Amino acid sequence: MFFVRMRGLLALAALFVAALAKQTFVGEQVLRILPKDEAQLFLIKSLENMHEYQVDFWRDVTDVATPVDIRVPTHSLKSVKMYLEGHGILYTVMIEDLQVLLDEEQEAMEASARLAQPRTTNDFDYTNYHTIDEIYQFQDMLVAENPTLVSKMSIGKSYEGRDLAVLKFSTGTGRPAIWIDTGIHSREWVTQASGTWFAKKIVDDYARDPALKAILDKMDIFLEIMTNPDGFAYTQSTNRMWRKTRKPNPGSRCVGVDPNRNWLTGFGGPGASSYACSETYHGPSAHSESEVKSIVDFVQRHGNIKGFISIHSYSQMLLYPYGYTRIPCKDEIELYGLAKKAVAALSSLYGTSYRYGSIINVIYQASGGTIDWTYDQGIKYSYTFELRDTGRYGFALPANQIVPTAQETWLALMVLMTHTSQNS
Ligand code: BHK
Ligand code: ZN
Repeated sequence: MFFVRMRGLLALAALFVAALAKQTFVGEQVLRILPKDEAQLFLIKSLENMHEYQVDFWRDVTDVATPVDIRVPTHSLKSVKMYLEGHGILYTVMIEDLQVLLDEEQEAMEASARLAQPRTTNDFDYTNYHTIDEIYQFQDMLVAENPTLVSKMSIGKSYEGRDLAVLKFSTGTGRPAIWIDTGIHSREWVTQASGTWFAKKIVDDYARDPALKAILDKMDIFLEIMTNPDGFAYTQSTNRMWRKTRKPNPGSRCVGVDPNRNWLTGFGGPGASSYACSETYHGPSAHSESEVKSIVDFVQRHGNIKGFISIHSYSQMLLYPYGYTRIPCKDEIELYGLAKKAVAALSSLYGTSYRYGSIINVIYQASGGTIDWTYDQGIKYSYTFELRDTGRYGFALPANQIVPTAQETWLALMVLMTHTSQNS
């Protein structure tokens, strides 16, 4: 009796600690706003500076033809809706209660983790999201199973001391290479999950897909699945909607830098914030974040990277430079044609439609982004994906879309990588 009660108390205490540790999103909604003119765009943009509302822009302002998605905390939901309605701005509720989706996500993840622990990468559950440790273990299994094709390198440590691990797929020495990264924004979970699937796809297809063999006979592929591991850990322990790094900002209560605004090209320009609490805070200086600097050093040390593909979600786009300036990049025509071909391949599988073009033309001006820097380093084939969806679920994309997303994206990656290997 005593022990039963004791166990009950312990369980209660554990629940209480867990409840304290993890931010909930009960009653939080994601609104889709449909701006009708420039004046409304300005009013919507202004919500970013009404700090007490704590509005989180899931999909930022582009133009009058493009919806804006915002996550609104329960405490400011009424005020934000009144603000929109008061200005005659149309919106719909995309997600009624974010926590409901996150509970489903969590349950599916736990159910998957209760299955027997995978002993090979064949048993790994690609249809569900995984913890950071499970993904580290997956990488080690893949290397152990395929020692002649895959190795794991460390390009540095994250701010909190986690390994910045990169998988290297290689069949020779001294070769040019293609880089792929996922998860630089930690809440974009379908990207790390897709990265895991890509890693397995590469080892499986090397033996059976002549097109991939042709690529790997000429070039290496580097794949960083957890590009922002501290942020990723934080999305699992504390705040599922964390985007930035986890380095404290001296003099501010807000933590983290946007690793997609921290690169030198255009650093600190329009489309990045100098406010530490902003989701697009560029950081104190270019490459101030270890997660960014480690890639910068790797790219420069390597010296022969020909393609660089940085994968985000969501909104279904394939983008190339520039983001920081309206001046078209000098390879605009080639990059446009290749994007068009890649998107056609992607759509051929499930009909998923993608927009494509330069960052500044297709989304918005953004300075200090990854691929503007890689392009200016001479890596001509620099692209960014925004994977599924277009906002129905946004960052809370249900796990049953992981494999279809990865499969269709792989077709586009093959087009990009094949072109890169044949034109470098
Ligand atoms: C992509 C590439 C370069 C600059 C901006 C973007 C859009 C991206 C961002 O950093 O604002 C949107 C986003 O995270 C969702 O993935
Ligand atoms: Zn992103």
